[in-house]
Amino acid sequence: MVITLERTQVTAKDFKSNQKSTWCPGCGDFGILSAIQTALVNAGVAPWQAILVSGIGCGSKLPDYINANGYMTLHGRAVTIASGVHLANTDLVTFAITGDGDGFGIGIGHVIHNMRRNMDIVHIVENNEVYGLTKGQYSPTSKRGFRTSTSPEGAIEFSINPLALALSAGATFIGRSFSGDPKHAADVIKQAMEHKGYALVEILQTCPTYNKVQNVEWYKAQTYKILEENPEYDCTDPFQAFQLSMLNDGRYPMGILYKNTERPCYSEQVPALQQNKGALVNHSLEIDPVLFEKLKAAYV
Ligand SMILES: Cc1ncc(C[n+]2csc(CCOP(=O)(O)OP(=O)(O)O)c2C)c(N)n1
Repeated sequence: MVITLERTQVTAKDFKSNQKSTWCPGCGDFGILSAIQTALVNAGVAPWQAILVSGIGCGSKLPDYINANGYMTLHGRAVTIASGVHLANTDLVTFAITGDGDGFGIGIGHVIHNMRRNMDIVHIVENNEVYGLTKGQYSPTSKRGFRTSTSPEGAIEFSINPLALALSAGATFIGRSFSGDPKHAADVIKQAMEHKGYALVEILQTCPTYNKVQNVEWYKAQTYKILEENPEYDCTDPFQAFQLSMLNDGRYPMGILYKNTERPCYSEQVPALQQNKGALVNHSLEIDPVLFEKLKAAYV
C-alpha cells in the first residue's frame, strides 16, 4: 500500500503491548512479532495508522501482543475482514495475520479471491506446517509422511505449494522469510507494506511443541536467499517466479519471489473511492437532495 500519511517518528517501544504472551518458549511467533514491529518502525507507521486482523490459532493471537489496532476474528476469515476494513478505511495499513491452517486450510477460498481482486493488504502466513493451537494435527502445508496425532503413520496428502498457488491466483507480491531471521523477515514485510496490492508474506515458522522435525537448524540448512544464489533473478518475471516456485528440491527459496506493480488494486477501481473524498469513513453521510427525490419518485 502507498503509505500516504506523514512519516512518523516511532520506535519499537511504541508497539509494545502490555499483554503477556501464552506462546510456548522458543515459538517462532516471537520472531514474527518482532519482525512486524521492526517493519512498522522502519516504514514510519505509527500504532494508530496500522490494523492487524487475525483468525484463530496460536499465531492469530499476535494482534494482542502488539500495540496497534487489532481485530481477532473467526477461523479462516481474517483476509475477508481485513479486506472490508481496508475498503472502509484505505488510510490504514492493513494486515491479515493467519496460520497455515487458517489461511491455506479453512480460509483458502477467501485468500484466492482476495488475491484475484488484488486487495491492497499484507497477508502474513505464519507457516509452522501444523495446527498448533488444537494440539498438532497435520495441516495443508504438512509434508507427506509427517507424523502427527491425526497422521500416526505419516500424512498421505500432497501439501499445498503457497508460492505457486499465490502466483496463479493473482497475488501481485509474493515474499518468503523465516521466523529465525527477523531482520530478513522485517525487510520482506516492509517491502510488502510498500507494495500496492495483495502482498503474501509466507514466514516459515518453528513450532517446538508439535513440529520437532523442522527446528531452527533444519530451516537454516534447507533455506537460501534467492538473490544470493542467483543475482540475475528477476522478480518481475512471472515465468521465472513460477519455475522457482515449482522447483522440487526440498529447499525453500527466501526473499521476494514475485512483484507486479502494473496491475491496479481493487480499491483504486471502486468508483466511490475515486472522487477525491478520501477514505470511505471520512465521506459525508448526507444524501444529495436531487438524488433523494429521484429515488423517492422511483420507489415510493
Ligand atoms: C470454524 C472453526 N473450525 C475449527 C476451529 C478449531 N481450530 C482453532 S485454531 C485451528 C487451527 C490452527 O492452526 P493454524 O491456523 O495453522 O495456526 P497455529 O495454531 O498453528 O498458529 C483450528 C482447527 C475453529 N476455531 N473454528
